[in-house]
Amino acid sequence: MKYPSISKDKIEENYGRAKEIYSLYGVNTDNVLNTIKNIPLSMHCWQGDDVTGFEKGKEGLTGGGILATGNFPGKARTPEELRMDMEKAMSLIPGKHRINLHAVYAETGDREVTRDQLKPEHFKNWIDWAKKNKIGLDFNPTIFSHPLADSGYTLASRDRNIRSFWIRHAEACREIAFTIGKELDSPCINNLWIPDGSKDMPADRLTPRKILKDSLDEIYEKQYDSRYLLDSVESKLFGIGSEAYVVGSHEFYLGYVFTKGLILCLDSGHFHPTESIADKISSVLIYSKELLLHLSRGLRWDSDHVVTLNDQIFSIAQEVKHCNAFNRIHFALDFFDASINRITAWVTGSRAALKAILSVLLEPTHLLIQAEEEGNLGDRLALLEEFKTLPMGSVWDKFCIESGVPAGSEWLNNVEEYTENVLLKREK
Ligand code: RNT
Ligand code: ZN
Repeated sequence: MKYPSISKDKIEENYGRAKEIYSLYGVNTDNVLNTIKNIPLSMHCWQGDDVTGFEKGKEGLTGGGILATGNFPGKARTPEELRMDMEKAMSLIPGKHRINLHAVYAETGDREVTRDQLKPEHFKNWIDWAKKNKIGLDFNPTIFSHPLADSGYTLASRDRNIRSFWIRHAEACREIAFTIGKELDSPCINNLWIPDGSKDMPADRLTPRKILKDSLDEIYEKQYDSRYLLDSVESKLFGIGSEAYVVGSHEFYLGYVFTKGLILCLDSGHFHPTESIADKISSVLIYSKELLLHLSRGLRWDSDHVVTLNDQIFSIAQEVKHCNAFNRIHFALDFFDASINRITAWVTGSRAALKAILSVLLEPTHLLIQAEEEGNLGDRLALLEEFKTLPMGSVWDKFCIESGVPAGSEWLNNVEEYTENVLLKREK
C-alpha cells in the first residue's frame, strides 16, 4: 500500500480526545456528526467526462464559455462507465449525497433526439440507478455546446428561431426534472445557466436582457409542485468569449428571482477574483427562502478548479452556519479538471467541501457571538484564530469510518487500484 491506513482504534482514541476538547468549548461532537450526515452535496456528473455527455453525433464540448482542459486517460465514454465511476467516487466520500445531471446525459438509444424533444423517458436509467442507490438527483438544461449556441446567444438571442429552440429545451428540462423529483420523491433542482454574452463592448446591453427576461417568463410560466421541482437560475460575470458582457449577470438574476420566487444560484467562481460569495448569503436569505450554491474554485480567469479547503470555501460554510441556514441552502459542486485523475478530482473536491462544513459545525460560534455582543472584538478575532487549530481532523476521520469510507489519504490507494483495473483499460 502506497499511502498509510490509520487503524480504527487510533481513530477512536483520537476522536475521544477531540470530543473532550470540543466539549470544553461547549460543542458536542456526536451531535455534529449526526448533523453532517444529513447535509447532502449534489455531486456533478460532468467531472467524469469533461462535460461531454452522450448526445449522438457530437464530438464533445465546443464554445459557450466553459471548457475542460487536460487529457488524463480513462474518461467515462458511456452512461454505464460514468455511473460506475461515480459509484467509486461516492464510496470514498463520507455522507449521503445527490447526483447532479445535465440534459446532455440523456440516453436516447440509437436515436438522435434534439434537445428540445428530450423526455423524462430518456432519463429512465438514471432514475432507476438513483432508486437502486437511494440517492436524489438534480438537473440542468444544457444550453451550450451546440450549433444553436455558436453565435454566443441562446435565450437572449435576437433570432426568434434560436430563442424558441432553447425555450422549448428549458421547458422540456423542467418536465424531466419534475418527473425525476416525483419518481424519487425528493425535490429535483433544475438549474439554468446560459453563456450568453459578448467578447467585446456591446453598444446595447439592455435589449438582450429584455429578451432574456421574456424567454424566462415563458419558461417559468407553467406551475409545478414544489415538492418535486425547484427552479434556480445562475449568474456569471464573464467567461471565455464573453469577457465584456454577460447577459445573465448577478444583478439581472437577483432581480428576477425576487420577482418570480425562483431560487438564486451563486457559483463561487463567477465573481471578480477577490469577490467572495460568502457575504452575499445573508442578504439573499433575507428575501429568499432557499439558495443554491455552486462550490467551485476560481483561479484567475477560470471558474472551475477543483474545490480545496481554502479561506473561500471555509467562509462560505461559516456564513451558512452563522445564518443558521443549513436547511435553506443547497450545496452543489461545480468543477471540471481533465488534467488529473477524474475520480481523484471528484473525491478531493467533495471531501474538501465536507471538511469546510464539518469545521464550521464544530466551531464554538456562540463564543464568537458573545464576544461580539460584548464589544470585545479582540477576543472575537483571537478566538477565530484559535478555533482554526482545534482537532477537526480527528472528528473528520471518525466521520469517514462511521460512513464506511477510508480516513486520511488511504482512499488514494483505492483510486490507484481502480485506475489500473478499470480506467487505464478503457480505449480512447
Ligand atoms: C458555467 C456554470 C455552470 C456549468 C455547469 C456545467 O460557468 O458554472 O454551472 O459549470 O452547468
Ligand atoms: Zn456553476
